[in-house]
Amino acid sequence: MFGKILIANRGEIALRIIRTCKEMGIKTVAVYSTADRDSLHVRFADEAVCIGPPSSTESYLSIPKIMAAVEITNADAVHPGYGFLAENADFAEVCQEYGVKFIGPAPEMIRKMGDKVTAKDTMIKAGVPVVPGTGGLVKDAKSAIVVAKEIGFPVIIKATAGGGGKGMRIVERAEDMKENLELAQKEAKASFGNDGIYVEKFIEEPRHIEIQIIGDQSGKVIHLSERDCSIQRRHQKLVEESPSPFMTDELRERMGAAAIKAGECIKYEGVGTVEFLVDKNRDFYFMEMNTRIQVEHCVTEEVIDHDLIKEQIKVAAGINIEGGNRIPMMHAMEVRINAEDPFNDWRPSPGKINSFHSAKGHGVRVDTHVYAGYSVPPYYDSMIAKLICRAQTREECITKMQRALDEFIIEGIKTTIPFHKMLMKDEDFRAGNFHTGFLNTFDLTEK
Ligand code: MV4
Repeated sequence: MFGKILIANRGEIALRIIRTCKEMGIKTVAVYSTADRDSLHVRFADEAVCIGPPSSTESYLSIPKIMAAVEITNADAVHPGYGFLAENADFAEVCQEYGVKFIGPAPEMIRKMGDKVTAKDTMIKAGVPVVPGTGGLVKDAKSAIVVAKEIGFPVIIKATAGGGGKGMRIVERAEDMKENLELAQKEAKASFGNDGIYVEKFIEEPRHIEIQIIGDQSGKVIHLSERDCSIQRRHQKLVEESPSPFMTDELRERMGAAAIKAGECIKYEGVGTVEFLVDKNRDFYFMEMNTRIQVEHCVTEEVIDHDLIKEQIKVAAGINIEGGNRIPMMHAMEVRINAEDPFNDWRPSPGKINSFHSAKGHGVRVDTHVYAGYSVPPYYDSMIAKLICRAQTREECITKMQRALDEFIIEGIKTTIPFHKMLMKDEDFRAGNFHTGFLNTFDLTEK
């Protein structure tokens, strides 16, 4: 097992990783920017190294700075958390060359899944259902129109270097193809430095359901069931839950088997997530694969009662997984508490938290790095806490969530708590009647 892990991240996930390391008897190194001097991850780690100014590019995203911290502290593994360098194949490669274990899959795997056309092609070969489309990069508008007519309009244009919704365009008619292709290409070039694009059938009102998998160094892959992440705004998830209210035992069987096939065919090592779009008929299609631990991993931890960070570290250390797939034993729901004003176009609301009282009690978990007196810096992600509730049924889980949201006090900054209170009252949400477009029509006027 590792003796010392450096955590190349900040915020709640850095703390989350430190907690598991402590329980495993592993020493921890925190890295921090000058904006995070007073952060709890700095206090709770065994050692801490300042790696630069507030700007992410000069601190948490700087490979040389992180490697210098690895060097001076003699860490034997790096946990990248999520965001920042978590899906940076070059970073994983530098770690490998330096001889420090990157806790995650091999660089080639990250690279393969990071290129969406290659990822899709890999899944087709593995026998995982994908959305019908151009099967490879688009050459010109003419050939794209031929494919679009075959599969039927509307279609969606995506960037191969994209993901997470960046640079997508919906095309309704053949006449609009050329212009949209050119614009999408330009945008992709500007955002990712890669103008490769592809076209596929646009799935209307899909759900976003993802399967958590874990693979070990022997090639064994198991699934840990699903999370429903359909409640999103501009590709930012706000609520995640497991099981999905749309799930059936039969669908889980099929999606779980597909996710395992995906993992097995690429010899996936570590924790990963296979994202699917699921349509009204419960047909599902591979969308993307995330090669990191995700923000919403806690939902899975609660329903299967297992520490995913611990599993991740064990697999990275060469310890093989025991047992088979895991099915939810409870219902769990996570809401993201962001420093944003939902009633003012979700504008970021950094600043000093004057008072902070976390919800507590049976079935309530709060993962956060903030406390009364903490100042939310304006430089990073706006998420300041995750509130996770679990109960025997979805209905009880929502009731508990409402109780917990009512108990939460955060003063000094605006947060997404009032939005979550409104959502928990919404009849369609309560009935499990929602898809990825749900928030586009959600009424945010205070009643
Ligand atoms: C789609 C789609 C409909 N049809 N692909 C958005 C994020 C990126 N990973 C892919 N996305 C979508 N791809 C086809 N063929 C609709 C979306 C989409 C979406 C997906 C998941 C969660 C929220 C979403 C919001 C808008 C669009």
